[in-house]
Amino acid sequence: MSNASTVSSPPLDVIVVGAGFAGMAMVRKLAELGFTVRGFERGSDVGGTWYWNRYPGARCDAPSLQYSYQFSEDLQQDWHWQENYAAQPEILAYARHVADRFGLRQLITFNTTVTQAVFDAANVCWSVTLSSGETLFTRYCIMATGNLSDRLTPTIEGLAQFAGQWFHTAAWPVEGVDFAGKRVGVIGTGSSGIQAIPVIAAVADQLSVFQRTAQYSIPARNSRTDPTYEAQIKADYPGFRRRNYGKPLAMDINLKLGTPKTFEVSEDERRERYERAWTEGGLALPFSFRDAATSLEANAAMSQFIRDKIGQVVRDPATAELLKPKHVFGCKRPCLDTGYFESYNRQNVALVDCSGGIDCITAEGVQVAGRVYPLDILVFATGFDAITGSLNRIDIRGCDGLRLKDKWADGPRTYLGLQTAGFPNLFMISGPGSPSVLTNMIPTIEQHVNWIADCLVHLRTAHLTRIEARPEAEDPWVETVRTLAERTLWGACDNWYVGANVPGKPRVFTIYVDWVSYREKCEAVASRAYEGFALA
Ligand code: N01
Repeated sequence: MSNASTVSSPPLDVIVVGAGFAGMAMVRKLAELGFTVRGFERGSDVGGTWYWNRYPGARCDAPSLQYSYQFSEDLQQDWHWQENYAAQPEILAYARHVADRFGLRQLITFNTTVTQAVFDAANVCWSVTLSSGETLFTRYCIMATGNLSDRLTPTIEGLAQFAGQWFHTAAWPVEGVDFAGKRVGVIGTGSSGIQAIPVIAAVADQLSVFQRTAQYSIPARNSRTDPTYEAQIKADYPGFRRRNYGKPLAMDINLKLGTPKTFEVSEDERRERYERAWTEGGLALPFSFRDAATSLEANAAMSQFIRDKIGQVVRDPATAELLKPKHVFGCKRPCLDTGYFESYNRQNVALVDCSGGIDCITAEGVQVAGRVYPLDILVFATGFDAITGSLNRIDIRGCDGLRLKDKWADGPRTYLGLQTAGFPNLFMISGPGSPSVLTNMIPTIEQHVNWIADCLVHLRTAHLTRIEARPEAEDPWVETVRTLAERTLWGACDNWYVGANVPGKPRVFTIYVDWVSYREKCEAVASRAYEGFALA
């Protein structure tokens, strides 16, 4: 271990990689605490996922009054969300407002990708290389690179020959895409596809949806923000936040103490509860009973209810049948929609079963089972190399030149999802092994931001310059993440949680599924002088 007194100070205390909601909050917090901090962002503006995913219909499926920052009471009082589930333009406008209001732009360099980060053990710092070719030195490096930001375009033979235009939902052109009078194809029916399809269907001449796996979706029942409800929340916003912080998912959901298990009630009451939740929309249905995520039988009952609903909504029986999902509800991240299943009642929408694979793409369109579907525009709503993709695309090298990618060859290993052994002074926000995507992201991002900021203040006060997760803390943490996940049904099918959507990616469930115990554990670790970390 280095002796702190012999270590020279690099020009920067902290580099933050990424200027989505995590990077923005981290930069703001550290600047406020007097650290020299610089953010780098590959996009031309703040917003992260909400900067890139401008596809038609993009909308958050956490309620706006909760999916927002809480670090400033003035900010949360001043900002008015127009809708219960905000659309992408409103969320991006909010991110820009925060950047301007808190002077963040002067601390962030845009249009700049961090390509490499190498730990310099002698000087206890990171040398960070940028796409501009410049190399900077910083004591700490914080990865705020996002869980869903490394987009996947599947390798399908013939794409280069396609004579029309093609787009990925996660790299949508700023100027938008005009679908009027066009024959459009959408590959993918996850959250992005399910949100985009009804909006494209309303404009396009013809829409062909290429579905490999049918997906569960629940009506969001989005509406304008109710002023009475907003006033009620704003009358005690900190109290609302505090209560939500202690709830599963860090969100105000329907799950109340005393919510029964599925088969503790009569069939009639079960049906009535499902119906009520379906009418309410959003996440009411999955939380209408407390065992839908843990009991296969309970899950099957709710899944059948959704399949029945699809059968009632979609008029053509063959299309309805094809749209009925077969997997365990929740093991593929369920979607919230606005008019998704209804889209298939339109004359201009056709569902194409590509469960046997897409043969190829020709100059004319997409070929499935020997038939070519002619297209002018093809949309890939095909998802992401989730959780680790955005970290692994940077050449990160820790002690003795160990590459992060190599260390994680069999799956990511972290302690608390905040650090990984062998990579001192490198932090991750919402890293693998933390609750991340299975929570209300902005509040849980802020929990990481505050934890890291407190940790850096602790090091500064104690004249320490180095912190590293101990391997003996990391091993049991990885095991805890695995065993907790085994109690749920979320790993029960091929999904991006386990990396099954990325060819060759090791299948490991990397999300800590219990937000409440996670938060308590983080607090306990900090209060015990950063137990499990080596400080020097
Ligand atoms: O991506 P996905 P997404 N041929 O991976 C299909 C968050 N999000 O961008 O299921 C044919 O879910 C693939 O089929 P299959 C949210 O956490 C949030 O939609 O693998 N099809 C699937 O249907 C979400 O879960 C919001 O068989 C191919 C689709 O593409 C996550 O982002 C909005 C294929 C990919 O679905 C990712 O969502 C949007 C191929 N070769 C996203 N390759 C909100 O907050 C892939 N597919 C509302």
